Amino acid sequence: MGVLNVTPDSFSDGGRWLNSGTAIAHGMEMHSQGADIVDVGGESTRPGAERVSASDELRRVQPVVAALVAAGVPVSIDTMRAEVAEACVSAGACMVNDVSSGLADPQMLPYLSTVAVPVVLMHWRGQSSQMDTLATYADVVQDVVAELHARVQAATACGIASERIVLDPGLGFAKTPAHNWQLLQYLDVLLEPRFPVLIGASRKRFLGELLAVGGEPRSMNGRDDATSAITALMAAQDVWGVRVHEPRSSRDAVEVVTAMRGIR
Ligand code: PMM
Repeated sequence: MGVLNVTPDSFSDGGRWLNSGTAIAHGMEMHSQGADIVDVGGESTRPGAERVSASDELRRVQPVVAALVAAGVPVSIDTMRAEVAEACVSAGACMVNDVSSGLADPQMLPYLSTVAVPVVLMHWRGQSSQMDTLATYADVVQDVVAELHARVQAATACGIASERIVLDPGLGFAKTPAHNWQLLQYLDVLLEPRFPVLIGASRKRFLGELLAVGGEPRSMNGRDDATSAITALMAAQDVWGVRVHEPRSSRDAVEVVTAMRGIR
């Protein structure tokens, strides 16, 4: 899954794809580089980010989604708003990625029950403006699994078939770097209930900190090799997908794992 943030302020690529034409070209480029799905978002979720209005969000994403769909690119819409999800699914998006798993907008799960597209439910505890204060867990792996399953219950109670659900531990969302590493290390616990799992580690702060020199985190565009290393490890554990900014190297990593697996 290629990341396309049509925002001025995303932590990883804010401002780069705010112009629709540039965003569309980049989405097509990521698809040609091996992204099976392009995930279009119009609202930054970086720690501390303030919310944008629904109309601004729609204005950013709608033309990009429509153009990519017209070009034959499978598109997922990364939004916490039912209104935006609805407009984008109507424009041809084939998946909804709600980082709040329906918690931010009470209309989201009811809306999703009326359509048939797959839905990503990500572990989320609160808006970006406050999420760094919510990173307290008794046992991060068990707590994330339990809280995600509560969201699965809420979704299925609304009439969303469990076959449509993809789970995501939400790396970096109310998580410290240590929490992120624990979730990756104990992925088998998350995988155990057999929902497809999506992982979004790409260029995140914990990779910058891992690769820091003299206390200075590695810059954003120096984190793609570490991202592809995580892709390889995740592919070897049968995750359903990885959400990445630079799909070519992650695609290569998946090809390597697939070739190795073909031997046995
Ligand atoms: N991370 C970001 C945004 N959307 N969606 C899912 N499902 N999983 C994630 O980990 C995730 C997401 C924030 O990262 P970005 O600013 O690089 O898009």
